Amino acid sequence: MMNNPFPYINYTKETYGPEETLQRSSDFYNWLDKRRTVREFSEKKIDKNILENILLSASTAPSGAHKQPWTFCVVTNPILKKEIRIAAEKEEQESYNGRMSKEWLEDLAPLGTDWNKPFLEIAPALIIVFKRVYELVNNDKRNNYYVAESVGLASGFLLTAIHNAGLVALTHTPSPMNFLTKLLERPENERPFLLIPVGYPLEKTQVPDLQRKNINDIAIFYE
Ligand code: IYR
Repeated sequence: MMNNPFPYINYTKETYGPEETLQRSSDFYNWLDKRRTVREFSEKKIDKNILENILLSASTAPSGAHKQPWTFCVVTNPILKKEIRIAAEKEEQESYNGRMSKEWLEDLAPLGTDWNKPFLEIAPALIIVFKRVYELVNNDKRNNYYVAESVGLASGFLLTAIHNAGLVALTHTPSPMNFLTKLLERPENERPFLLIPVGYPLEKTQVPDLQRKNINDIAIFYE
């Protein structure tokens, strides 16, 4: 970086010998494999400090030109949660009763979802992830880059941070989602990306008995 005029700092990454690297990679996989999407939440509240740490973790994701093109709206206000539920269910009712194809509904059947979204009121916090398609700097439009990729990465980090904290989440995509722009009074440069209810699982919740693809179904090694 000799010819780069921008400041650089030394970076030291802790590394491990082959055995410890193998052990750590295996331990992390087994821990992450325990993450499940949960649709039944307890009403137990989450401290704001915890939510802040989870969001800061999400915001460590790499992003195009390091623009961090995301805004996380955290809704814990019961009145606003109820308004979001009403608006989401209105859209979902139309989706499940005509907008979604027969094939789509068949694919969703094992998950047991329908238009009814009680978790939007029960979960103690709704994190609505917005992508920032551009920035307004002194009334000047400035580009963001690879916005969907960046916000997708941050959302993955977010779900991992939630799992790490011993909390559960649901990756919810009410469609269309523009009602969220209005209800949360977001500016024109922001578009809703995902709605993620977060909380503690209901004590006796169940999840679908899903299998994950094995290594040969997801990876091809060119050796
Ligand atoms: N948005 C709807 C439908 C839905 C679609 C997919 I793809 C899912 O994996 C799950 C649900 C809903 O949230 O119910």
